[in-house]
Amino acid sequence: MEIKEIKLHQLEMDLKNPFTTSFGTQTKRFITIVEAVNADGLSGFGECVAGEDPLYSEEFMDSALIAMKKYFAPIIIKNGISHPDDVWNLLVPFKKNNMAKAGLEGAVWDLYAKENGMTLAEAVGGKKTEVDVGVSLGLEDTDELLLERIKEKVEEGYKRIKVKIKPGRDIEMLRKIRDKFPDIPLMVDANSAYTLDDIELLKAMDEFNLMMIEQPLAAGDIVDHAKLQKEIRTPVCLDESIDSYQAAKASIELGSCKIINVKVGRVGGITESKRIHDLAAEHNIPLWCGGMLEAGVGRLHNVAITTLSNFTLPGDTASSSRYWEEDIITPEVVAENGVVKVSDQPGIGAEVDFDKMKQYLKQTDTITADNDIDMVFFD
Ligand code: OSB
Ligand code: MG
Repeated sequence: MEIKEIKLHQLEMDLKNPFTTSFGTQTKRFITIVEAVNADGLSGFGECVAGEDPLYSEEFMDSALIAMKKYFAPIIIKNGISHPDDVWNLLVPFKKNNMAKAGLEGAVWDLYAKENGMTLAEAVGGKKTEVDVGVSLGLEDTDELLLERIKEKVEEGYKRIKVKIKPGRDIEMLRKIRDKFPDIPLMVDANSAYTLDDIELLKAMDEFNLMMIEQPLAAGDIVDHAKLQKEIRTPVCLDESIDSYQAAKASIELGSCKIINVKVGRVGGITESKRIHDLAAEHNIPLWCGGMLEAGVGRLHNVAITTLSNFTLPGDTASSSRYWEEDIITPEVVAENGVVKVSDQPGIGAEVDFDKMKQYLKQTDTITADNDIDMVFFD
């Protein structure tokens, strides 16, 4: 592959509705769309999903942008690669900064698929032609508002409902949900809001027949989650704690979870996601694809990775219209009765619509072979 230039399109998008988790409320999304252009002028697209502030993980949009501009983009252009898997190997000496790496690698994957006339799903080795999806609902000011939201999403046909919880917004809220919706596939996500001191409360959640509890304890933790899983019936699903293949391996070996939420950005890209996928499959740990309130490009990458066989549980890849008045791709992602059809068009399977993207675009930085790799260390 010959990558001539990499463009970093920096967007500021308003969410249709504020999204509240145990770490705060957001009304906007700052997203970098990565465009990798080859010698023929063909473009591949990726999305950097880093948050606005380092609250979900240590990365944030400014740090990711610097990591991409200063190191990763010029290194990819100057070194050259023959397959998207080479991106991960090339960047291995650089620790973490996974969302920055994944944004770039994603653009290379899309370009690779397009150069070879394949869908991104085919390029990554996925076989499904449609994927099941659920929806992730943020905390609301009142339980009544949340019940309304749940009703709406159940009626739209989503395959499962995920609700955010935090101390003080858990048992009573879940009881009200179960009173009204005794049988819906329901799960909760704590975004690391609890500790082992809350074990009695976490045990009490067993009565709600939850599909799983996502990331109840600290973001990097693996040991305490293993202790917790032994004490509760509800399956533990890890999100924030699985930030690498090694973390997935440790969690599986220690019994820290029964399910893993894979986010391509969090683990550093598709190549690393596939390794985790295969490892989990070997150990009968089912997966689902998480979300980071992505715009259309990241959303389509999520659809593609979900076509791999061990993504057996519905993911968080809801319709574009759940998040945005207008997404940046044509056609948008649409979930019908909780199913998203995989496009048969090359690459991510939709056009990045620059006319639509213009309304959100703050700045584009372009990296070419002329950009120096500004490093103190060298070999
Ligand atoms: O913990 O899964 C999470 C959004 C931003 C950061 C972290 C998380 C989430 C979500 C929403 O739950 C997923 C989505 O709808 O994209
Ligand atoms: Mg989560």
